[in-house]
Amino acid sequence: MSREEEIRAGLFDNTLNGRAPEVKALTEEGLALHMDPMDILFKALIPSLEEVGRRFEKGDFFVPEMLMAARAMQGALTLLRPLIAETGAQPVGRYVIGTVKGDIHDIGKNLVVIMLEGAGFEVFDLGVNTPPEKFVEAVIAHKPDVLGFSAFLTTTMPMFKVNIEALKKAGIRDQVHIAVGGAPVTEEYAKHVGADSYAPDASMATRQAKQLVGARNEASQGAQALEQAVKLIDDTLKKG
Ligand code: B12
Repeated sequence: MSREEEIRAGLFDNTLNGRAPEVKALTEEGLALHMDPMDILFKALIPSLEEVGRRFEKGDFFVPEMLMAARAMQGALTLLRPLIAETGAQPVGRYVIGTVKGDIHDIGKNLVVIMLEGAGFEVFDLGVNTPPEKFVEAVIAHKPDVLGFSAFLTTTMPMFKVNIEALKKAGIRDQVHIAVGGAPVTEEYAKHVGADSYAPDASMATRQAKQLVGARNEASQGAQALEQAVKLIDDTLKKG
């Protein structure tokens, strides 16, 4: 086994067992060996957290174990975050995101934030347990291209609809693209509540946001070109 494979295996085991100092040390060592931060994330840390979920479901793990695993993972994320986000690109668009009211899960949301920042988005992260009125205020204040709702519990997913109703009431629903996600969310559920898109993971969420903003920019460039052409024709006609 190469040292890189040992590090991946060590990250998996130590995250699973909630050993934060070991996870931090192995992440540092992996980075010093020039391991790809995305590799550390997707081939060691996330699979470990998925295993935590499976054990919780079976009744082998309880909330304290879940919490310790999450803390261990977050220590690693603190180290990985700047590296993943350091592309230095110009802001390509704005994204407001938050975990819905009643829900305090944020690892999945934080990963979406990291990937969006890495792709050059200006992200306004409203955190966890976000009430509908905070989303409304943020849309008015930041005028984002996309508004993202995260929910990780079947009992908090209905907040998507509550949030959308709050935006409708404020008369701003049509000003923003609404994306939803989170472990229990599905494409069908997203359609059912009237969201515009759903993504199962952070990279798909980022790809979709880039496509949306890209299409808008092209449309506005097209509109600008048309406007210039019309102006040119007008000027020519005026001159006779
Ligand atoms: C860690 C964890 C916790 C930690 C959270 C720590 C934290 N800071 O987030 C703690 C211990 C606090 C916790 C608490 C609870 N938890 Co919990 N938790 C988990 C666990 C193990 C991992 C979640 C996670 O981080 N996954 C890893 C991330 C990377 O994956 P992800 O969430 O799918 O995120 C990706 C996508 O969803 C997507 N995405 C996410 N957000 C968005 C947003 C947009 C806009 C888009 C487009 C995409 C997108 O991109 C992400 C990155 O790729 C899951 C099990 C699991 N397999 O999911 C249970 C789980 C979510 N928890 C569960 C439960 C029941 C609870 C508690 C109710 C337990 C209790 N009895 O107290 C409480 C609820 C507290 C509350 N009010 O919120 C259940 C939910 C069951 C259900 N169907 O409702 C799960 C599924 C465990 C299980 N198998 O039963 N939990």
